[in-house]
Amino acid sequence: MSNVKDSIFLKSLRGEPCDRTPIWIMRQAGRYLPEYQEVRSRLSFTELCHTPEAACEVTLQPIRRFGFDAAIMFSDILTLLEPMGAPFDFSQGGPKLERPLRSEKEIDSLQTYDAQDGTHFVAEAIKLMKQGLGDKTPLIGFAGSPFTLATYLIEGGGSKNYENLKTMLYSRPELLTRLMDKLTDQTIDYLNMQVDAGVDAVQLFDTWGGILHPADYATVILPCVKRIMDSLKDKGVPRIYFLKGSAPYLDLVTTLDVEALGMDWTMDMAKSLPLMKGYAVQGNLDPLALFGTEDQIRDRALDICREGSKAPGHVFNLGHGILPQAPISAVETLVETVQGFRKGL
Ligand code: 1CP
Repeated sequence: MSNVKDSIFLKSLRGEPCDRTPIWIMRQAGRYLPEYQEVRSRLSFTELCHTPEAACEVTLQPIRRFGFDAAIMFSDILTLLEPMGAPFDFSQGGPKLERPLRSEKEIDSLQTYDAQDGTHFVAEAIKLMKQGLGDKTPLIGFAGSPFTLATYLIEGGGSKNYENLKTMLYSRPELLTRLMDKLTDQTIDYLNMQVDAGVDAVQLFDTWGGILHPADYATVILPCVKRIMDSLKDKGVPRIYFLKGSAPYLDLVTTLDVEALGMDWTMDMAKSLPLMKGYAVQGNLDPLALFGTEDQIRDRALDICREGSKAPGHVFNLGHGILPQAPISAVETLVETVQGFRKGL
């Protein structure tokens, strides 16, 4: 009988030898898939995240269609904020918060909660997803990093220059720290709840952690990421830290006790791997490369597979999430190429 612990995804993250390179892609469940659009025509994004059966269905869709080597639970990094008192509205495309949190009073109004209660629908969804996936395909749980969550809370949505967050950083750093500490506590409870519900690995998404000077990254962000990752150490699941734009911070992120580090497409594997010794890596094809020709997709994917095979473990991924306009045929080419790659060939 097969066991999900023997999957090539988990083996790669543990740095064990594998027959081939596993692949999944960030945002693999989502708007580029017609079957996802079909579910979304019936449910809003928020309803989808709150309905375990529907979240399970869209989690399984890319596994059925492409045979990815891991599934990622369908939810959003902003889901954990709603029970804290900061619900986001997704109806206009990007997430929007009715009242951004900027003053001390607004930040103190955020409430931490027991993840088993406040996000019980996530635990229920994970149980359904595990049943649906069986013992072949592992399930990844995730959360946003406290800093990335803070950007959405303080700016009230996506942002170009992060002027409100940076104003707080440079004028009232203790207030930003207070917010980050609260988000860290909640994220620890949330991720531990996900592991208890059955996820096989966890990924912390730090999409906007790369906007600070490294000295500020070291004092503001790194201690929170460390506290979250350390809280999961004894849970027995691999921990992946994806920091977009992490190249200038490699000396800092390589102080973290995690199994794997994500790499975006701006990193050259050949130059970066010697600086990331001991870590499994995940990445790092430019999501926009999927708009190139089939030959280009194959060539670039194989380059990454060859370089990645020099790391203790390599999980193939895009360097960031797939775009809604990405052609399905390009994803098929990518999966076929990566799953056909054999080390040494
Ligand atoms: O209209 C729709 O159907 C909603 C679009 C959508 C989707 C499909 C959003 C809103 N979130 C998601 C799913 C999602 N988000 C997943 C599902 C699992 C998978 O990967 O398949 C995950 C892991 C996320 C994580 C997420 N949400 C991140 C971190 C990773 C990343 O891509 O950078 C971030 C920054 C968000 C915020 C968010 N949620 C949704 C949107 C459109 C955004 C981005 C807004 C922005 O660019 O600021």
